[in-house]
Amino acid sequence: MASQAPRKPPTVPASTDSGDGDLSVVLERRTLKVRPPQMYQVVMLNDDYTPMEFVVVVIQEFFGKDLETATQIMLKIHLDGKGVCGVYSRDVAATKVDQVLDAAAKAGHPLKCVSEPVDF
Ligand code: TYC
Repeated sequence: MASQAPRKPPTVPASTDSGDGDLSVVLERRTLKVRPPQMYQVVMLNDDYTPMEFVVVVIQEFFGKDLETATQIMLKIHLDGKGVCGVYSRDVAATKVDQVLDAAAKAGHPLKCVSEPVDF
């Protein structure tokens, strides 16, 4: 899992004493930086034993793909060793991984998948 860079602690406003008795405080203007949430891709891995048909059904069922798209993804995994089934927030991606591993284990297949942060 990717860790985020630690935030800098807030700085104390600079005080200036011009010597004339007026003590002024300079407030630093900061732009608020917001970032989109880190997204995670669910990557499915090839193996020599899980039937292609099972993989296609899993991709349709858990990743909402139609038969043709699921077949293309399965073939990509089969040929390249791995392939992305979908991109989600961290918790949803983790749930998809659990669902796939659970379905595979129940069916007695060694199918594996992992979630990994997407860099953008
Ligand atoms: N390589 C498997 C076979 O030939 C099919 C397969 C495809 C398995 C994708 C896993 O993630 C996978 N039966």
